Formats: sequence, structure tokens, C-alpha cells
Amino acid sequence: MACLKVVVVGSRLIGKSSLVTAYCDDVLLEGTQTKETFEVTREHDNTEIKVTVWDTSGTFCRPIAYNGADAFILCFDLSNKYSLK
Ligand SMILES: Nc1nc2c(ncn2[C@@H]2O[C@H](COP(=O)(O)OP(=O)(O)O)[C@@H](O)[C@H]2O)c(=O)[nH]1
Ligand SMILES: [Mg+2]
Repeated sequence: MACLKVVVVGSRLIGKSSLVTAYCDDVLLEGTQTKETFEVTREHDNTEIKVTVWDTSGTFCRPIAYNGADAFILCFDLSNKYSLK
């Protein structure tokens, strides 16, 4: 099975964990998310792909999270331009 590692990055409190939880667990996040990695299986072109999603939350875990990444999702808050700097 093909595998993909996707790392979600961006400033604090801009909705990263909410996005990851909605995509991976199909639930609306309430409170703080402490889980850092999620595994889901998705189908694309009749091929199953195991997607590991890393939800980063601070500088400490980032070097580990970045290692071997296939894709990054850069998140920012559309209502706060400073969250993109
Ligand atoms: N208005 C609004 N608030 C959101 C949205 N996504 C997340 N939040 C809220 O923003 C806060 C931070 O969300 P969280 O996912 O923990 O952000 P993270 O620190 O980037 O992981 C929480 O209070 C969420 O309920 C959104 O799309 N719109
Ligand atoms: Mg978070």
C-alpha cells in the first residue's frame, strides 16, 4: 500500500488541530488536541493510500515531524494576516 506523510504547520491557534481532527476523525474538535499523529486510509485512482497526518503544536516536536515528509500543509487564519508571517 502506498504511504504518504503529511505535516500540518502554521502559527498557534489558527485551527490546525481542528482541521486535522475533522479530516481524520470526522469530528468537530472541542478543547485542546493532544494527539500528534493520525492515520487514515484514503482511496485515489482505485488505489488505497495510507496517510499519516502530523499535527504540529510547537517548536519542540517539529524536527521529528518534518523528517521524511511527503507534503506540508501551511495553515493560516484568513482573518489575521500576522498568522502568515
Ligand atoms: N471561527 C473559527 N474558529 C475556529 C476555526 N477552526 C478552529 N477554530 C477555533 O480556534 C481555536 C484554535 O483551534 P485549534 O484547532 O486548537 O488551533 P491550533 O492551535 O492551530 O491547532 C479553537 O478555539 C477553535 O475552536 C474556524 O474555522 N473558524
Ligand atoms: Mg493544535
